[in-house]
Amino acid sequence: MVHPRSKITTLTEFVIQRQYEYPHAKGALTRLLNDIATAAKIVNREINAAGLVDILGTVGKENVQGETQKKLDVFANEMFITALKGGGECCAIASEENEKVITFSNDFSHLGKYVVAMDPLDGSSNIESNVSIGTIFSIYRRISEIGSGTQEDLLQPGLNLVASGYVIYGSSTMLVYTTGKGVNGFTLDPSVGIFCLSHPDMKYPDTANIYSINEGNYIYFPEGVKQYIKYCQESDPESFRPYTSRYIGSLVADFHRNLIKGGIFLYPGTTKNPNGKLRLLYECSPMAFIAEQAGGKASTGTQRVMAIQPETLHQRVPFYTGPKWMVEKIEALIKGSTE
Ligand code: AHM
Ligand code: MG
Repeated sequence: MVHPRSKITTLTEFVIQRQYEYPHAKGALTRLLNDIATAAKIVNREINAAGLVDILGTVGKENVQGETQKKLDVFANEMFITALKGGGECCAIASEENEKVITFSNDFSHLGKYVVAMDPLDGSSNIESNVSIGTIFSIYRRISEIGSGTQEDLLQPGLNLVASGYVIYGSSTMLVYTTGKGVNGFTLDPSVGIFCLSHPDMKYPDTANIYSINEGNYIYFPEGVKQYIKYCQESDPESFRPYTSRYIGSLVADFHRNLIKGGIFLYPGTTKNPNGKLRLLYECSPMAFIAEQAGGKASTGTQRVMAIQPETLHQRVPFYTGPKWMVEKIEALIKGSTE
């Protein structure tokens, strides 16, 4: 008899199977993705205990083991850095939590072929209210030849991405990633601590009808965005309008819901912050790669996000992502309103 569990494909199995499609691959990317998955599981464990941590001792106080409690985003940052440094496949990291590039010069990391840009815990202001948060990661091939990685290795456009993905710590924990051959999602089975393929070949549904934007900033939005919001609220059953409005305020969670249910995410530039809030290198580019691989699009309103050459590590860009036709509509309205 075939045990039902024998049909499960684990993340590790899946990545190894894919590796055979690259005849020269030596397993470095497989190991790197495993390092990320391992760190994610540990971060997941801490997030699940967040309420308990508050009871046992908050930030700055000692917990029962006498250790000082760290804020979860600092903890997540340290966990991913430690895993990537120990894994030896990554020679440098750019993180939302660190102003400068973190370079590794230990015996094996300086031989690592890859660099990683990450937001270790995105949407962390949502932790205390038990709302879904996430980790975002991007993997690039290094440009420098050898030695510890450099800032130049990280300042690459999304078009150079080898892989990108996110982990959503939600009602279940999922890891979703792409290497440019579609998007696949893996759900963590907490009983055994293994990510299992649960969402193969993810694509935006044709019936998309959600828009996600922080409408509280309405008065600061550009004219084209104001017009788009009005468009979303108009009645036209053929295009599933009026759309429904959903906004969590946690990019990974908003993006993930929109990918599954069908919707557009918008974080525009405003009169106060013309480049918006979200960071190109470790928030927008990795999500753009996933969106495109899922049959969608990601734009600044005037430019393809994947094509932007980053100038600085923490550069921000306006961000519109979702099914192609939805993003094309906002692009058209932005164009029309500036002509
Ligand atoms: P963070 O990196 O400081 O957590 O901020 C990024 C988060 C995103 O997850 C989310 O899309 C956005 O900030 C929400 O911003 P706002 O509260 O302005 O709507
Ligand atoms: Mg963030």
